[in-house]
Amino acid sequence: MAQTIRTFIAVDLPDSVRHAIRHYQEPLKDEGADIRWVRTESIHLTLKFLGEVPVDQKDEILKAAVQAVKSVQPFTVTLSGTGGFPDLKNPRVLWVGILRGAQELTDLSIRLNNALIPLGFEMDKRPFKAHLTLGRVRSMRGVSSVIERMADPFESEPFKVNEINLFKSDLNPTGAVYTVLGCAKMEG
Ligand code: 2AM
Repeated sequence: MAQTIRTFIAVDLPDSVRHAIRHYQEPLKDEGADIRWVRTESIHLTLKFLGEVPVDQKDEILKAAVQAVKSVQPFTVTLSGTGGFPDLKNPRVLWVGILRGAQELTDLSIRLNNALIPLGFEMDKRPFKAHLTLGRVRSMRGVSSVIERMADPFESEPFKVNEINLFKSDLNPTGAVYTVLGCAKMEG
């Protein structure tokens, strides 16, 4: 059987924004709730999850991503606010939201979805909602105090998005490890 890799396409973050997220996440982690926190160095903004793909399809995927973003103008994103999926009463995922750039990110995800259809990837069924996952709730133990702390506001500095990355995800017992496989730049 062909070897496969678990992949997704995402916007990576500048170190300064990563640092701000770490600063916000630390006190939440300290509550000791039953949450699998995403390592700050792994936090990213997913545009399209591809799942397991044959290794030899990597170049084709990257080519489609390059085509999809080539004529897109670089744009500015500001992260702001936090919440939960499906909601904060019974969250499965805790996230940071987008203040500025949400429409541009949605447009990018649509472009990517369209560019990947000829390669056999289905259009996402759920509407795209740009977010950065902070943690995944395992059980509700201790979660209410984390949610209380999430009343503290979060806002990042604005940053420029001028490329997207194809990531590989290795699911290790200690958590997923993400590696950049390639980059697609916007040329406007
Ligand atoms: P999430 O942050 O909302 O969990 C790598 O797993 C990335 O792909 C994550 O950012 C994750 O989004 C996203 N993703 C989207 N759909 C997924 C799925 N069905 N399984 C795993 N990850 C998925």
